[in-house]
Amino acid sequence: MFRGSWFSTTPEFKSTVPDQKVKREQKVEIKVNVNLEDLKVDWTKDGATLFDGGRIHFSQKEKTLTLTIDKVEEVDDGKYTVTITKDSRSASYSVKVTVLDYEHNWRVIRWGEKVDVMHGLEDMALKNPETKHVRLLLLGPVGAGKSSIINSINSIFQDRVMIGTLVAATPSFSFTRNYNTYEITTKQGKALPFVFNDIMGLETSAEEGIHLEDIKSVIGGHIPEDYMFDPSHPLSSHDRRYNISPALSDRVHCLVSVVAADRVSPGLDKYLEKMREVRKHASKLSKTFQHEHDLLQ
Ligand SMILES: Nc1nc2c(ncn2[C@@H]2O[C@H](COP(=O)(O)OP(=O)(O)OP(=O)(O)O)[C@@H](O)[C@H]2O)c(=O)[nH]1
Ligand SMILES: [Mg+2]
Repeated sequence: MFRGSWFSTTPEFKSTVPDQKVKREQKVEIKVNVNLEDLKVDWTKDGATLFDGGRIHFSQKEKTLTLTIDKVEEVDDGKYTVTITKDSRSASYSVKVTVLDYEHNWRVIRWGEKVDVMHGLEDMALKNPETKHVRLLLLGPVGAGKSSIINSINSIFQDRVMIGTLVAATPSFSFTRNYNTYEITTKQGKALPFVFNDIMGLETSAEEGIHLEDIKSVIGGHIPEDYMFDPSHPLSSHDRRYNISPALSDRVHCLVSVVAADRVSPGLDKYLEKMREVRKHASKLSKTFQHEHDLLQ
């Protein structure tokens, strides 16, 4: 009589591994247990064969298969699949590795609320009927993205991407040289109760970029539309172009500081110093015009 025991020769996985979320520079270890020792093992990433070497190592110890990736980089993000084969029978198991940019989201965006915010802004009414709009001034270093922000806001309200003629392709000196007001309208052509002002960028040196005195004049509403800034000569209060009696709508009501978050501007301290001075001036003015500003809301 034949005595013996039947055991499976079909390769199988005996354990599961959760998908992995890792920070850059960390080590990843994917360890799976299988039912047989004598297996052909192949690792792939997003369908492409992986080879042992560099930061990637495979090991096969008895019934445990391990893939390790040292010092994870962005390129390591993907789906890792191990295929085990024995006598032309095979099985595969996949683990997703996500390389995290940051430990926490720095801002939670609730995309569904976009329309509510848009309607709120479209319907915003100003107390003073003589005030046509709230004026926002974007201020920051050359190439920080001031003009791009205006383009993006315009695109949101137009519900399509507006190609920005305001934006520099390769910023080295200030692309925006004139003082311009941009009105935003809805798709239906209704003007929104706020406007943006695009001005020349700040430079680290005193001789280049917009002059601090010109920024103060812009905030006070003294600079006429289309005026071309001259970094070496701020517009004098004696110049015929200087608006000596600006209306409430001509003045800047909100100062927005724009600094690129994806790169470190050389001489950032100097920009910040200039921006601080402008802010000081603006807060002094806001106290002077507190009564008028109350009428805006
Ligand atoms: N990566 C990245 N690039 C941006 C962003 N915003 C603008 N840019 C690019 O940065 C460059 C300068 O953008 P602008 O909007 O012209 O900057 P600006 O502050 O108006 O510059 P000036 O008018 O020269 O003072 C352009 O090439 C833009 O495409 C952004 O959010 N991220
Ligand atoms: Mg610009």
